[in-house]
Amino acid sequence: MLPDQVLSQLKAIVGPQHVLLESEDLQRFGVDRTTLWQANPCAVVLPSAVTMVQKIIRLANDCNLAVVPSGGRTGLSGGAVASDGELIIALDRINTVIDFNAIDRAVTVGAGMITADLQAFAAKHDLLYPVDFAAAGSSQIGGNIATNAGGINVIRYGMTRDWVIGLKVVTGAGDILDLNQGLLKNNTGYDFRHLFIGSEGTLGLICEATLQLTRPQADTTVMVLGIETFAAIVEVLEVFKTKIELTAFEFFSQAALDKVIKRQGHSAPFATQAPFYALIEFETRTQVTSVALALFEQCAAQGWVLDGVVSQSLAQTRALWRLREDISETLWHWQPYKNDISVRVSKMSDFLAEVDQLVAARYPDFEIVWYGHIGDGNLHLNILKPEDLPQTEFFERCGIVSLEIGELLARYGGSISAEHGVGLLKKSLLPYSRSPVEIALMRSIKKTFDPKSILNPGKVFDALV
Ligand code: S2G
Ligand code: ZN
Repeated sequence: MLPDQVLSQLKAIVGPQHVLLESEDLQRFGVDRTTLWQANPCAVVLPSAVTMVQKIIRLANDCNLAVVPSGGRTGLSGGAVASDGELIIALDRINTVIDFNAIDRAVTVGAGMITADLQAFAAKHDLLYPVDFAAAGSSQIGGNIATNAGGINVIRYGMTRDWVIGLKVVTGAGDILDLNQGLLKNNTGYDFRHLFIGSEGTLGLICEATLQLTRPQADTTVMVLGIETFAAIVEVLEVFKTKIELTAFEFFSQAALDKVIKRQGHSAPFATQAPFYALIEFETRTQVTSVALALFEQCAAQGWVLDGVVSQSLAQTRALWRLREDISETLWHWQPYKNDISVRVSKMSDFLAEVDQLVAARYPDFEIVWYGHIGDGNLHLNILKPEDLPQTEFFERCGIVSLEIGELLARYGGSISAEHGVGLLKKSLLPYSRSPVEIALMRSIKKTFDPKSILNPGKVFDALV
């Protein structure tokens, strides 16, 4: 419960109507997509300017009040969970276009801007903001940056980190930093921008961001291929990657396709059933499409591909994408335990063989769904919760196997969290991907930017006391 004196100061900073105390609001703002923690914030405040954020952070320092930054709350690792009386600072009201320059092809926006609104703004100016993923319709740019969101176009356009050319943040100490200011070249010491990108709200609150935009992508063609084995997917990736500039190379298993067809009413891409499917996307240019068809024949001759389809229209391209993009939303019905893991693409074949064997052996009675961005070395392994098994018991059993997956990742130099962040959910697995020295250095960096450890306490790692 907030002391009255603090509450009145918060109301004075943001206006009484922007301090939320109703249970419904506390529940709505207090969690992300995870379902393991009970929302229990003390209040939600919605500032409309960076200077308000600064005042709130300084007040929080004065009264040792923990703060959780909140964006679109589409996170999957508990990074935006407020379960221990923290004050939520929601960036929803800092959500406009602040500056746009066509010469720089750069736009500065409030952190609370919805990703899809930024994509639409870029398109309106015949430009492209190329980071895209299923949650773009409700995620916010600030949260995308705080978790360095990836998505379906990383193979061609990279991660969110690659498009941030300026950040205005309020540090945990209450200082406003205006980082890099949209410069393409700026070699003046440590680039703090890259500390805040992916920091999951533990070093400062991202309030404004300057994003680089690029030329719009031509219409694309999508091929979906039915593939015999995990190993064959990597072979097909290599064949296509060497001959065509891909804009996406995704994969999903038959189990994923079955669920999406059944629950979303989509149609199968072709009559043949296959253990796996690759979704391959490239810009539509006649010679490229004929090269792609020749590569398809080559892969079929190798016995890697069982069947395939090439989109002939924008509608068909979109319909084929739905088979991949609707997987995540569809699986929520089964409250899945999610592993979001990655290894270098060159190690993918061997890793897949080992992790597939491990998972099949350790989860004999659970349904396993594979999908993800195999072109980036990123796998989403979802274990579906049996109807009659309580979630806590299910997550405990899955958590034990995740330790073994962590061991395997450590051996392959892989990541226990490729794109979804660490938050609360993956914290125990961090040592499989980061050394003790690295974790100690992260703690000291946090001490520098957030000396009283008020920002997002308990997320990613436990701060120095
Ligand atoms: C994807 C979306 C989140 C999830 O579909 O690529 O990153 O459910 C995921 O895994
Ligand atoms: Zn993903």
